[in-house]
Amino acid sequence: MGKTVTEKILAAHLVEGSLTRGAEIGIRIDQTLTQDATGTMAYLEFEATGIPRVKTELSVCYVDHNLVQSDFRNADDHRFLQSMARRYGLYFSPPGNGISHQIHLERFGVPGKTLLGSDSHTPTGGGLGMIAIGAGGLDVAMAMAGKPFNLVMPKIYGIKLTNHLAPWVSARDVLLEVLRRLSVKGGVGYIMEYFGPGVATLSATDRASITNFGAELGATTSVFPSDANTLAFLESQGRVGDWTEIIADPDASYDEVMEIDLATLEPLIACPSSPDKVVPVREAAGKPVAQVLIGSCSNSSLRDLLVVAKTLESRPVSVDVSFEINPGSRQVLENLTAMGDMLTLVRAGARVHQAGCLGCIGMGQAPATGAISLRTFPRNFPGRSGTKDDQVYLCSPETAVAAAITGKITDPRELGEYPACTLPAKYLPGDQRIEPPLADGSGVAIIRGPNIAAFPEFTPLPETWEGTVLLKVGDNITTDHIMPAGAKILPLRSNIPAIAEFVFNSVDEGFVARARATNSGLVVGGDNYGQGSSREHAALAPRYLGVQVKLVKSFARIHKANLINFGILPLTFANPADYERVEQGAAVTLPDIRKAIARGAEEVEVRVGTFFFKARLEVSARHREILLAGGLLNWAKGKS
Ligand code: MIC
Ligand code: SF4
Repeated sequence: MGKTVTEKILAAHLVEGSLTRGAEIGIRIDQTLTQDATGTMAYLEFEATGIPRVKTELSVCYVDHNLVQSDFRNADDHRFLQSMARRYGLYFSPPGNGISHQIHLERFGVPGKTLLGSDSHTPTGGGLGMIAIGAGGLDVAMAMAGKPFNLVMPKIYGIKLTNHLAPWVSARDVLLEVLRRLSVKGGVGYIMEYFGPGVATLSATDRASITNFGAELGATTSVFPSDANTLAFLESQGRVGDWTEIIADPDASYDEVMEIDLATLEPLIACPSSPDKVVPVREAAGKPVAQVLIGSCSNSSLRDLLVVAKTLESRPVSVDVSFEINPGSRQVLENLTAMGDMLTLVRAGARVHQAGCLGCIGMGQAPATGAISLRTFPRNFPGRSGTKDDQVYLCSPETAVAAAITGKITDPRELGEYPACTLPAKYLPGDQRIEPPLADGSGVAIIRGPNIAAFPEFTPLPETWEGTVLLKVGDNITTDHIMPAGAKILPLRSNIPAIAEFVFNSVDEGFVARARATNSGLVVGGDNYGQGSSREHAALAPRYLGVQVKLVKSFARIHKANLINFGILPLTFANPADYERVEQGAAVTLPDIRKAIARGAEEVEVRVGTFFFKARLEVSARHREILLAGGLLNWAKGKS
């Protein structure tokens, strides 16, 4: 039987298991990327392996998140990361260079390769025909150490694209449509693979916008074939030699299929405060808008900024709107400037920022109280912008610029003729600030600021676990709820004791004090628990506070992996109705839990007061060893 793109790439990298859906596999990782907010921890973990130099084909250390230097801490972390990159043989991309995913696409992505990144939007690389997966920092550290990456072989969801997009409708609308149909948990357990005649109508950066935003489906990753458009993109980057064709066989079969007729799509928008609250723009039209932000790893390529500039050529931005541009990369900034279109943006009234994540992770750009903010970003989880009760909408650059002009949510088709945008045949590379790896970094001293705290040690689970339900939450809890980000908290990413003070802060301010008081805690949650980012701090910091068990209806993939990595037991209700029976404050016992884990039990007993029920423990044999050891680092130490 024919193979899908996913199967071809995975088969070429398979080192453990077979491509049977649902079974654990191990794959060789060719490339890794880290960003600063997750990177500091990842490099401390890599350092702990004692390996003198990264073992991948290529590893890049980017600084793109913690750009606001309101004291020494972020700057210290930047220097630490640069010294780590020099010491261990990585490329280093300094602050101001741009967002990891955009730069990786431009300068490093190679069709057919595997990429593991300590950021949930690593699937951006799928736009070039890579299997690019987001993971916790510890998994990326292990990949840099040459270890395979283990995952449960996902099912493959084929998305057949037909026809082509209408004017004013763009790549963002394609994924908004998928989110509308499937929701933020619809992709859990799947790799989304695009095929069909519509694929040829999308450029490599359009595809990257789609695979990037596909992270919000909860999917393991998303991938497009590598074809003539991929070649054209690599050619424009001066990287023709990196191209290979990878297309699905005509008789390839998918576990699920959906079809999207691109010609029938209209401009869509995700309403506050979830990426899947999608409606046609015309249904939200007329609402006054105070802020429009164009940027993020999802939609800040040259095409995206060019279409915005061209639309603004004959029209200024409304005086009621703060219109802000966060370029994706120095390359985008350089080319837009060289083409003269930066002038259009500045004249139209744009506030142009350095290339980076910025407001997408609450590093500045918080909207005013009650104000509507339209963003071309991938996430609008509650409060992520930095403003409590924020009103953040997610949309395409076209819809964003229409609102910037009119001062209200506007269907961009009302702007008249779609502007012609011609992209350069050859881009200015914009990579002059990327430091290549040193031939020998062994003599480089690591520069550690006082903000970098030692990695905490964790003890394994006891024979019988006893503890308290510290918190009960509902469905779709994000890692932003568990471990908030923003300009105040992000500088603490390399200091677990300090960052732990903010765990669940936006949900329940009393959580940390309760956790400290018991030091043996359990959190109860609903479906899709831990969706969103890859930040392992959302496992590590609660673990530091004594949380050893999570009992939920279902988990998001990366968060579940991070919980296991730090020795937190990920249990799901065997009967979801039992969720109603466990209240906050209840005393819980897991009798003989170590024995149950060790014998491979898939169901374990949970006693709550006088009654008991079953919870499922769906983990591999390797995971069981890791849980018994109290986490991956303890386990790895025990093996060496
Ligand atoms: C995000 O978009 O949520 C982040 C910030 O990029 C995270 C990583 C982090 O928390 O550092 C992600 O997507 O993994
Ligand atoms: Fe940065 Fe936002 Fe992309 Fe996360 S989603 S990597 S914060 S731009």
